[in-house]
Amino acid sequence: MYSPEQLRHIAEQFDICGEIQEIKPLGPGFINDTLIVVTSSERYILQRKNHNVFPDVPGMMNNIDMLTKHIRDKIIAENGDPMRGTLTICKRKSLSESEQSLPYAKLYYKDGENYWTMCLFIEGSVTYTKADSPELAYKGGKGLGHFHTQLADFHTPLCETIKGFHDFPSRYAQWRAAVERDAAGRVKDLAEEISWVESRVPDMKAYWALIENGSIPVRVSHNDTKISNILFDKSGETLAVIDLDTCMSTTVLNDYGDAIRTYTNTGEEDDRNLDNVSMSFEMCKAYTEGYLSETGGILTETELEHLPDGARYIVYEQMLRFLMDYIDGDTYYKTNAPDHNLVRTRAQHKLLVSIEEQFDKMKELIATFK
Ligand code: GN1
Ligand code: MG
Repeated sequence: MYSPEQLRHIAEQFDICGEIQEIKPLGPGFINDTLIVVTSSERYILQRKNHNVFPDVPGMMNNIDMLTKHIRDKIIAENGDPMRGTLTICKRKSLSESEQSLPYAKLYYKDGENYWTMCLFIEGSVTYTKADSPELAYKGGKGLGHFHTQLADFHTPLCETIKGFHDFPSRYAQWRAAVERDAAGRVKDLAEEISWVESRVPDMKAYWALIENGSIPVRVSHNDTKISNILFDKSGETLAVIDLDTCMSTTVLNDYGDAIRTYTNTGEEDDRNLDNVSMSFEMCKAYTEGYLSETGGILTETELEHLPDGARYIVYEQMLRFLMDYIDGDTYYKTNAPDHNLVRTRAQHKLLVSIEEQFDKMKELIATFK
């Protein structure tokens, strides 16, 4: 835990305007700790980046710096407001002598073990934890589609901030190792849940082969496209895509998939009442329409055709990740109960089954956009 004085000292390392008045926690992220810094003239977001999850924070910050510059140029060309349309990273005020030789040292502050970063808070922005109407889903889809289009001509290689993050072969290898290790002695009670992962391996392999053989291209993708990572303005229009920590080169079908996972779920990600959980086709349709209204020019026919596979894969992968963390003894995700990861696993499984039941309908929907 950090004292208010320590937090103030950290915030003061960055080049910010005004006198610091208050520093308080913000939001429920599972991975990083996020704070809001209020000064006499502005508000800022201060984050302690979890370097157990992100082993190369400087490389990650360089990704974000390059991507936000690229987006900023696009916004200026569209006569938009670059301060509201993407994140503005705050750089360090000055560097000590020993910091000067470090890579991308202006983009973060390292206090002992921990890495801190700062960006401007986008005023007048609204976030949602749940999409409660097709109109909002449509707009969220438009926001992601616009983001993909803005970055479609970004070709500088990016640092892989989490190795094999949304990648079936890596996840499956981690999964097998976790089951073998059985670190928390929980495997014996999980035969049914483990079969949910194993029985779908052939389908996932077949889909992933298209990525490995290049039929589905790799692009800049966001990799955490839940609704709370899009800022809306007060009238409901999208402003900016945030939380760029996991931007990497993967298939954009992962982004569409993670959005479908979160926008269309009629229940919660960790709903104990499975009757609540299903994919709302109406929300899926609205999100897809919004997304495709912006990406028409960039997606290939193969990408378009496999959008439903992207949704099925990401929900499957999320189920695997929650169950793997439960098997490991809850070392990755923050949990609020001893069985929290198991509850999350079951809810993702229910959502996956619902997607599988509506898979043909999703394919038919996509076909209408060809
Ligand atoms: C994590 O911390 P947060 O909420 O941004 C996770 C995502 C998961 C999500 C599940 C780096 O995101 O991949 O989908 O939890 N991020 C990382 O809610 O693992
Ligand atoms: Mg995130």
